Amino acid sequence: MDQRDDLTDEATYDRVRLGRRTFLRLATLTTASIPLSAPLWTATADEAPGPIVKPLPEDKFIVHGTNAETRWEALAGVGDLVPADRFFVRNHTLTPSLSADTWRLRLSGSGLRGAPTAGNPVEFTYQDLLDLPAETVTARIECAGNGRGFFTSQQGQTVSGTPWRLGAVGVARWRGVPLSTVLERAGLRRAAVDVLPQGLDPDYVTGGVNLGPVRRPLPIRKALKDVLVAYEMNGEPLPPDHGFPVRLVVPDWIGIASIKWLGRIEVSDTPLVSPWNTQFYRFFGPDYPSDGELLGPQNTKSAFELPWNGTLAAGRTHHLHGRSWSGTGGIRKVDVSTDDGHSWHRAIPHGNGSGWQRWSLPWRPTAPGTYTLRARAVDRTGAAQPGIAPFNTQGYLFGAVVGHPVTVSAGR
Ligand SMILES: Nc1nc2c(c(=O)[nH]1)N[C@H]1C(S)=C(S)[C@@H](COP(=O)(O)O)O[C@H]1N2
Ligand SMILES: [Mo]
Repeated sequence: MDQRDDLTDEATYDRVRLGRRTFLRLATLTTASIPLSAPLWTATADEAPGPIVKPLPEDKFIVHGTNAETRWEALAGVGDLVPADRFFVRNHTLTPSLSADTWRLRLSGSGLRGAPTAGNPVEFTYQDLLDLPAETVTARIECAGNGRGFFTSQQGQTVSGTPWRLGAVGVARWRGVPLSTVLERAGLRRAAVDVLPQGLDPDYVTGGVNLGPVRRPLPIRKALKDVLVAYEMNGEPLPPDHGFPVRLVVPDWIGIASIKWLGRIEVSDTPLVSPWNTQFYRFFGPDYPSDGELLGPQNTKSAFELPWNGTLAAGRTHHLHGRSWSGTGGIRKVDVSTDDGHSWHRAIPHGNGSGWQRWSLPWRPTAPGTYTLRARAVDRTGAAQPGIAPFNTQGYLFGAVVGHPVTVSAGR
């Protein structure tokens, strides 16, 4: 899908869903309304760079407009950590070109001592961050819309947004400074309730409305618990597409919480809102209140490290590899079915479950034909994958068991 279609879909959809009253209320929260006459950038084949800087080879990525998802077969034989050359990218607009030398993190707001203003903020340079005590964590980042395409292809429902399969998720080793350290150094007051991290990428324009910079409130509880102000990914400086020079990493929360190209943090003693917690990342639909319901943590999902519609030879033993993960706890067990869900077999776990649980199951198909593979996981809290994902208009948190088609060809 190209970006123009994406914006058009969202625009149409936004008007339908929000209705006029909500639309006006939300519009007043934004800085300006500008008419949308053209896409945000005008890259053509031989012109300016595209929305994503790194190479997107066809064997590793499926491109969706400004976004690119990892092909699951590109994770075959890869350990828990997803290398940056195949880590998915979710860009509302485009990857900005930023310099670590001139970059500043600016903090302001009523939740800091002296209530520094946006015009006279507390500042950190890149070097300031490098000089603070560092921590390293393995964490998964997953888009709330991961699996969205299956609302349509598997459940026949119409939803708005990027029709990801299951590749909008990745695990990496992140190094940086705990957000709690940065907030304490900036003069955090006990009265602070919310922080609002904000990206330095271009403003997000959708449905003819400029929603301003990508930003989403984070309650102070989570901000102080396990959030990292990260400057390294898998032992290297953050790649441009993943937030260089500095991003947030918010473990187990939906991907939008992990703001890339972090430039500002507002710290407030009153609750904060942005379109990213009022208009997006809420469940809307017949089963939800009219002003929606905010998304919780990521749910349980599973995927096979196999090409979609791939081919396997009959009469041979194949080791079906895959991974399962959940935002509410480690994975307790995974069952796999190769016969359309009639029988299930316990998968063999691999690795130490860091970020996600790798697993495999041997399978020796005898007859050529088309097959549907299924994997279903249960996490330590008992959160299992249902047969059908609850419908919501923006297609968030598709956690149902996914049927993965493969063809078994006559062996030699
Ligand atoms: N500034 C900024 N931060 C952002 C985004 C963005 O477009 N701009 N996208 C968010 C979303 S929706 C997701 S899922 C993750 C994706 O992180 P990745 O591109 O490093 O995989 O980044 C989040 N942080
Ligand atoms: Mo996302």
